[in-house]
Amino acid sequence: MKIGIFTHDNADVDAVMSCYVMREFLKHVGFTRVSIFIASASADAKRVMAALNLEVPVGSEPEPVDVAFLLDLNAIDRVPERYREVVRTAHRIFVIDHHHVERMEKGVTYLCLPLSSTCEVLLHLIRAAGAEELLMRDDVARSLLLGIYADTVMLKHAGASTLKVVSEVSGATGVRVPMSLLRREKDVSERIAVLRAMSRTAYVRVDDLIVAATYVGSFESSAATALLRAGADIAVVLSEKREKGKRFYRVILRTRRDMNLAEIAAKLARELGGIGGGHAKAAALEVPAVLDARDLLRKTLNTLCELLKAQVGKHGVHGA
Ligand SMILES: [Mn+2]
Repeated sequence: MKIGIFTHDNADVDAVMSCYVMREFLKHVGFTRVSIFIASASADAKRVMAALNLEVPVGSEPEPVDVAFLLDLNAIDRVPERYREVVRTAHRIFVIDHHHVERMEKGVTYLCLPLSSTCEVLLHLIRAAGAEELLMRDDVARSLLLGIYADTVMLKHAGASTLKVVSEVSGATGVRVPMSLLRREKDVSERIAVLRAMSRTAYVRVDDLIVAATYVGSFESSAATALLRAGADIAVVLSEKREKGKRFYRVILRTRRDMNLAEIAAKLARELGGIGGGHAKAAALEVPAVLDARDLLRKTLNTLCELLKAQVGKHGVHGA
């Protein structure tokens, strides 16, 4: 019997590590013909694979399989295109994932648990199968920990049960995962863009909230993260975009505070003649490029202040 293990395009660390652990698990319980099919891997995943010298193929040719395991994805439509046919023609399809399943497909068996990562789901699967000794292997323990670390942003978003299994696995094996392995070194153009964004930052203080605003050509999300890290409560980053010959501004809003930026983005967009929305802590708006970028940024900042002032007290304006 031939078994294939598949994951999504641009496989992240959790996806790649769970493919590796799944293969080792299936071999451990006696299956001999097990192959991993990964269409493409993210930069982070590639770096981790190279550092660990992990034998995981990327971009191998599709081959017919009897059983298909889909890891870190839960819809056949999301299987990379080149492998989709092979998955559809498998006799059995199993899905192992930690994301919410939108729609169950007929003839597919789902093992989906709302845990931190696919690696954590696999950890429980291995225990349930009575293959606890596999978790004592350094390569398996390290891979599982890496998947969990990556999907919880170094355990920042890990709940109590995740922290418990992490401590059990690393306690039993003594395996430690170097944090540096998951830290992404930014490209020089990105670092320059962020530094330039920082140097043009203006800020407004509304009561105890610091709103920092700037504009960039690209990497607006990195610039916003940098502003928040530097101490801003709300980051506003404007960039000029061109799509299908149309010129417009995109303004992204980010916060670490408990507030609803999606609502603010929608209101701002209405004032500025654009469209806006998003999430509570990360929102965006798009406005037609009629004003100069600097003028629009000033207007955005003023309107944002008015909206915030409605909630809090006095404010002062500083910066360029
Ligand atoms: Mn994942």
